[in-house]
Amino acid sequence: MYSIKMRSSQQNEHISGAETICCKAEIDDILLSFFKKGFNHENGEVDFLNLKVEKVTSPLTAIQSLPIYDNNNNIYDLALQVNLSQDVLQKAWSYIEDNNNYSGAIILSANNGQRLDDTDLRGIRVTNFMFDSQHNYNDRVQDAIAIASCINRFTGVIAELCVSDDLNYTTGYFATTSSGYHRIKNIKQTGSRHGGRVIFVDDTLNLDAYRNFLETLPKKVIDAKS
Ligand code: PML
Repeated sequence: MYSIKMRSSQQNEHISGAETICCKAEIDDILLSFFKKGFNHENGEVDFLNLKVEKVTSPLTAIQSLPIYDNNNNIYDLALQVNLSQDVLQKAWSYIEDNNNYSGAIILSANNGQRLDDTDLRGIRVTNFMFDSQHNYNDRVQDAIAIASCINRFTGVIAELCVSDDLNYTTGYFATTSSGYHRIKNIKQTGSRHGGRVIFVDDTLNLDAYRNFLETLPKKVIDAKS
């Protein structure tokens, strides 16, 4: 298997990214589709695009996909189900709405909203994963479900909030292992580059182990019943 990664930018500002793990025969097609995705983007004119192909040498860890719900629930109601307070949610929003361009997720204490990772503007990234699923959702949604499944299926993770930083993509999600992946329409106004991922965790979570799980371990997200 091979890991394929793409990222594009304009004057070092993130424009687009994508990744998967595939077999040798699929590499050409995936490179082309990632190139098209990264090079022609509504976020702006690309002046740098990087495509990386790397052999995966260790076995893939299987992760069950979260169930997906399109019921447009209220974030505050969903947060309440996992005992996240409005104050903590408000702190998460302040990271999503600040003018920093975090390339990965911010990790907050579910208890008091304090930031726990020390990665500054980088954040924690979910990498080295593929999605092997029968879902009929488009690539963007499939990608988001795969990332949310990796993020949430780790002991000590309480929930995740995600808002796209794409100018005109206004559907976000709130995910937890217990209640699944909830798509939320109009989570932000159109025309805004604000966005990001915030992960709420128990204070006892081992951050080094979690970071290794998200960033290094090769992962394969599978349908819950397969
Ligand atoms: C992104 O593409 O930047 C994140 C998208 C999150 C929402 C995906 C969905 O529509 O369910």
